[in-house]
Amino acid sequence: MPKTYTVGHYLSERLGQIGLKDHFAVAGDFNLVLLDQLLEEGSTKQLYSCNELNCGYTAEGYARANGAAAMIVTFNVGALSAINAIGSAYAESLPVIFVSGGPNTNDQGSGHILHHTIGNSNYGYQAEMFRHVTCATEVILSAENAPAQIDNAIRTALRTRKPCYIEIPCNLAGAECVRPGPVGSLLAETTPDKVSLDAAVKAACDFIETRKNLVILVGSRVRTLGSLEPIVALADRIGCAVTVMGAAKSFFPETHKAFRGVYWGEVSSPGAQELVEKADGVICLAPIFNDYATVGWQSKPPASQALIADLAEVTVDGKSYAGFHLGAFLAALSEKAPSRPATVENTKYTPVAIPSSAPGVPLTNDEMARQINALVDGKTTITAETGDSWFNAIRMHLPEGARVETEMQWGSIGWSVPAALGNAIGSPDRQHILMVGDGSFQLTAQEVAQMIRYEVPVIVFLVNNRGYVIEIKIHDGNYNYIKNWDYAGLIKAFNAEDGQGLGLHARTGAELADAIEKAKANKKGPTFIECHIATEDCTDTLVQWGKKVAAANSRPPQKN
Ligand code: DPX
Repeated sequence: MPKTYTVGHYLSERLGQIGLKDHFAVAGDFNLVLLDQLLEEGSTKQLYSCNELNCGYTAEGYARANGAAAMIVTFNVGALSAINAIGSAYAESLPVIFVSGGPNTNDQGSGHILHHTIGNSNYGYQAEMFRHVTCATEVILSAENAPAQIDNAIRTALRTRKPCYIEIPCNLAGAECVRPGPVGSLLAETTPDKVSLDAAVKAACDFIETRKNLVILVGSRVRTLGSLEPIVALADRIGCAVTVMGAAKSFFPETHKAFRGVYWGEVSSPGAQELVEKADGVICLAPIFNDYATVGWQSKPPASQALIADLAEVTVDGKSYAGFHLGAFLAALSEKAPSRPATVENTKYTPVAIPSSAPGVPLTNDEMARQINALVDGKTTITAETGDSWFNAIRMHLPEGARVETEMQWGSIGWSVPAALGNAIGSPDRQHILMVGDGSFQLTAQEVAQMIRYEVPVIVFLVNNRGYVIEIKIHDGNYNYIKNWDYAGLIKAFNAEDGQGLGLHARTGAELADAIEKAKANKKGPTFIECHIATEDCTDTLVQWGKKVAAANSRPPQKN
């Protein structure tokens, strides 16, 4: 414990107090003293990224496993690279505490022109940019105010489940300030507005009472609950069928008797589309109905039939209720929902087996997905990149406890490599599988080197199908074909003299099976399996979905 406390120590102790074990960083001259302070105080371990975009995605992935994350970068040249990842954390509702070094306070307002800036002396523009993708933006300008500002940013991030922004001038990171007090108020939820909560629960009970065919539709923002129990409790209480949205794959146990698969319009699991679209009451839990989720605006439950329980608001029968969190609403509704005859027995879930192919023939997309699925156990997290990896992950059968992470709202390719690393660091007791296409991989490839550095045993399935296949199916052109790499060969370069990553090629089912066996035995680093798949070989659902989304994108402008 340091003898005197500084702004950097204060931040450091707070990060430990809110349950972080690690923070992620890229060094630069505006944050070096801050990084020293974090190391000295030592509540969390300092881990490094190859660049700031990767650092942001790593933190975003860590927050998925651990509830929150923190990252430290330098001013402008670092922070502006990271803004895409902070956009992701905002879109996906993940509290990432984003910290940037800032100019020396003596340079603020002095007219001095500093390096790493756009060449004028107004240094406020970085915070201004981040204001749009964070829930709280704190630019610290004195050590006295730093504790309150740091606390405000962290508290707001944890409560709203959004990223926050803290800028610490390079000459204040080591300036003396008070030591943090108990963490209580930072972790506490806001007290629910009881009147509004009671009214919402009453309206929801009326909705449940008056509908004949009810179904629960689980959306991706239920991740913020930190547990599936409240959803299972509600399903058990109401006794109705449960479907999950594509982005919410694994957010309801697939082994539960009420599970009826993925609802995704016409690319739903068998029976799920009819179930949801024929229901007269759809209880939607934290859904995001964007163009992708609605298959090009084709499949959103009509407002008259939907109860939408969002993170901070419930809408039912044309009225909205706010002032409480989803968790409080679900807890109260599970206790008070009227008893009604269970409808869960009226329908069945028929999982579709993933087809196999003979071991010696060229590897197919189906055979690859089938073998990956066989590897999944109750302690597996699959990180699936934007592209056909989504559709492959969605058709897998998950044992209880298995988890799928996608970034379907933000959908920035390259996310998955650092996000899988962050997730694996945040939950080291789980088996981590990454499914990523070649096009996406080319954006953030070098982060595999950090998996090697920190000996993180992620099993990476790289799909080498020579291009942006999802884009080929949506809107084809020369721009969808990429330079081929020897992806598995990269591992030798990243290993250099001391790494223990394994790079393998799989051109047949037999080669893939062999590679998976080697991956299971390699605990000292990632195993990278380059799966060679023909460009035209992808899931049927991708093709069907791609056509509908393309049609929605090409609607002509409406004439007045
Ligand atoms: C783009 C996408 O190879 O996967 O399965 O072959 O499609 P598939 P790949 O990783 O290709 C990904 C590619 C180019 N999207 O098909 S989804 C546009 C895009 C994006 N994010 C960013 N730039 C471009 N989503 C950062």
